Amino acid sequence: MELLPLVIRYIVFVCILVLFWTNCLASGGIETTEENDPKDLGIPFCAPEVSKRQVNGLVFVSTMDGKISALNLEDGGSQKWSIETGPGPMLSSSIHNLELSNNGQWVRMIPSLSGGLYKMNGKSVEAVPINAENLLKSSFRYSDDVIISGGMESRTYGVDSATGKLLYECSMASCDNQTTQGQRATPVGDVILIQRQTQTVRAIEPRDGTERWNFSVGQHELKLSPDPSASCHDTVASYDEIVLKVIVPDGLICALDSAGTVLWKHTFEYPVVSAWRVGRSGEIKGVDLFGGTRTPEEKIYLPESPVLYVGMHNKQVRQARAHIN
Ligand SMILES: *[C@@H]1O[C@H](CO)[C@@H](O)[C@H](O)[C@H]1NC(C)=O
Ligand SMILES: CC(=O)N[C@H]1CO[C@H](CO)[C@@H](O)[C@@H]1O
Repeated sequence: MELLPLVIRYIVFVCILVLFWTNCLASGGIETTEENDPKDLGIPFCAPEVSKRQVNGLVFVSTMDGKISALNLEDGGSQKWSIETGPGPMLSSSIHNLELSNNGQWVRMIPSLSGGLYKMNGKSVEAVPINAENLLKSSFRYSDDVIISGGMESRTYGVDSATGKLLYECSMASCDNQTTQGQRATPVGDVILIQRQTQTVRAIEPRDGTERWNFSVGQHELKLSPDPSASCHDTVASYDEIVLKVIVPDGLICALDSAGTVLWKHTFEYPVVSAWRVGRSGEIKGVDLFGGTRTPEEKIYLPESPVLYVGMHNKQVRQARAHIN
């Protein structure tokens, strides 16, 4: 009789664990939970005139060249600041140049920014059950005629959200203060934390060390470290009424009002990788890059949203869209 409730409790416990983990992974470990809602912390009521928190009026965009830029949601989408993250662009690869034969059909390998590999035969794209991480971990097991070298690197940047000033950069070697006098800058407002993870894989000829192919892919994660002296979080006017659309390969960000009228467009030189904005209670939310794209007023060209973006990124950018089979 007592077994069933126990089993149910166990299942619930496992579910909570799984939820916890997926949450942690999705947010890269630095947590902002519902408990941090300023209302629950009893932050004092603020006069309505001190309402608009500057960081809420920004959209942060990560582009293929490795930069993170902040655009003003108001003011026509003008660029407030832009900083470079290392090392190099978010995608560098020679593996996509290889044409491998698979039962008489040619296939190309395409690395994804998260480290997964995809196989493309010109018509369809298929995931390969190998990724950068397991290639690096078990290089010796795959074949005798190639060895794998490389690794994963994580860098973290602290940026003053108001000015775009780089406060520090943490790399594998150290965390460097970026100030001139060798003193840490005291940030005055909200600080944007940018984490970049880069995975690099090289396939090497075992006997002479010649490189056969390589790929290096990167991803950005964003967090907000709020200004501790700001106390008006719960009266913040939000920009929820502004809807953002992203055309990934064209590097185009487009802001629409609730009626679907285009407020502004901003075009980056490189394809967009991710975009984020700040929610009502100060949490960073990702902008959906694959969301619906139909607008009531088709004043600008907004193509149907794809399931997957496949692009080549060299000196110049070519792009194609494909659907997963
Ligand atoms: C990969 O190889 C190509 C050509 O062999 C080179 O141009 C590129 O810089 C390499 N990428 C990395 C991440 O080493
Ligand atoms: C990059 C930079 O400015 N680093 C400085 C940080 O501060 C120490 C001293 O505290 C200096 O030695 C570094 O040059």
